Amino acid sequence: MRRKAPSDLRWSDVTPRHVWLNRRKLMAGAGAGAAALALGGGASARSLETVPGPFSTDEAPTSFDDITSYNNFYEFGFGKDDPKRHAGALTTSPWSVEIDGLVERPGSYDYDDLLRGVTLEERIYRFRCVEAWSMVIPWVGFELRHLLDRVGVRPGAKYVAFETLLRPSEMRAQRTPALDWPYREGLRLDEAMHPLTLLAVGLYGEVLPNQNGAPIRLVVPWKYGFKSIVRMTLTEHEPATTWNMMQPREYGFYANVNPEVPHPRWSQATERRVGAGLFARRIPTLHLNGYADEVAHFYDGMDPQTLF
Ligand SMILES: Nc1nc2c(c(=O)[nH]1)N[C@H]1C(S)=C(S)[C@@H](COP(=O)(O)O)O[C@H]1N2
Ligand SMILES: [Mo]
Repeated sequence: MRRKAPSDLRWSDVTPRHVWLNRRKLMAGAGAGAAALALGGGASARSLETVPGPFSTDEAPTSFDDITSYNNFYEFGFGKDDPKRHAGALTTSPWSVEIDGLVERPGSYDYDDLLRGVTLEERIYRFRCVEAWSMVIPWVGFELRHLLDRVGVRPGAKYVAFETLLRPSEMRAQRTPALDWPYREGLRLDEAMHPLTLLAVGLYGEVLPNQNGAPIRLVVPWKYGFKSIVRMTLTEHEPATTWNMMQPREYGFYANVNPEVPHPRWSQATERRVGAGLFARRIPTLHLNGYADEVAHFYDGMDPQTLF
């Protein structure tokens, strides 16, 4: 899967990763990740205790600066720098996620409750936007399936619908009808239960910056991300999703990365790696963003045209 020449040093050979892993071990006195949040004051208060998780790529991570200053978070505006400039207004604590629909234990789960008993893992995933740029992001999070198992998915549930916070007082673009707020996404249940599918609460070993979807966001590395979640609903029917509702000709429910199905207005064959430099070559986009071995079987027999 990796495109690097064998002579290239692997990122893990030259990595500063052990530096941040060690730094976090020093911080580990705080106990659970959630507890570290309560420390208050100083950069260290943002550190999360993690263990290395599976599926991580060896590709060099995009810099913290690029990951946190080149964002899509339309609740704060449509410019790439709007989220960094305006997401500071978002109150992320207290926070709770409503889990409802076809579940055994529906309810409002607050942030600490969501993290109770959870071991946070570091997962270094490729991330590709339909706009044809990409990054490599060291997430901190846990598998969505663990939460779904905890709340108990009832028979008959086939999809999970996700909703982002609706709070125009803090999310300035929600005061405009730019999108049909709140922002919505959805996964088929098998996609949601796949161990690649992550609920992230941090990146680079620290709590998520607001512009990246604090305090809790979805990461589906062969599709997309979904920020600042406040509701998950287990349903029998395919849920409505924001982009599909707005531009059904351009965006389907699945939103899978597929270099062979062009967006109606641009090619999906290649991507620009953010931070690679002005003169860096575009790189070929991989089917399902390089995660085909893990998830291609979900789509056997389906028309690729419906999977964008
Ligand atoms: N709530 C919400 N989630 C969202 C978006 C958004 O505008 N609002 N944008 C999506 C898009 S298009 C992308 S590319 C990623 C960007 O995530 P990042 O800024 O953390 O890289 O968030 C996704 N999740
Ligand atoms: Mo995107």
